[in-house]
Amino acid sequence: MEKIKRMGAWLVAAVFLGASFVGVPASASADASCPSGWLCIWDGFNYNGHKQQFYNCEFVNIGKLGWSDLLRSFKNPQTGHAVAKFYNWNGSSWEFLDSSVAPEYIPVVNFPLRTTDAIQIC
Ligand SMILES: [Ca+2]
Repeated sequence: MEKIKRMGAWLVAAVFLGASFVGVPASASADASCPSGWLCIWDGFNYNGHKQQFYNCEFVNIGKLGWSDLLRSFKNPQTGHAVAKFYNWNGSSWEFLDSSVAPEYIPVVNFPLRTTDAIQIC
């Protein structure tokens, strides 16, 4: 199951890169979709810009993906009212910012959630 999920993420990345290579503007090729069961984040408001999506219930340091302080919108169509938790790295420890109970769709992320550096997916 986990392997299938990871392949899905690669496919999304491949599609996105493919669009870039043919010169389609990011705004036109933005993928606002988010499959049921996943948590999807964007670095632009209204589900625009770059996208990452996560499925496994784990703590993800999105800073290591180059996503420190870049969260601007997200979709949480996870099943079973799963709770995603957002954290900021304050220099010495992880501080809890806020949580999202599925299903929830936030087109404009406000402070302090914009300082997110890690997400407990569920
Ligand atoms: Ca931060």
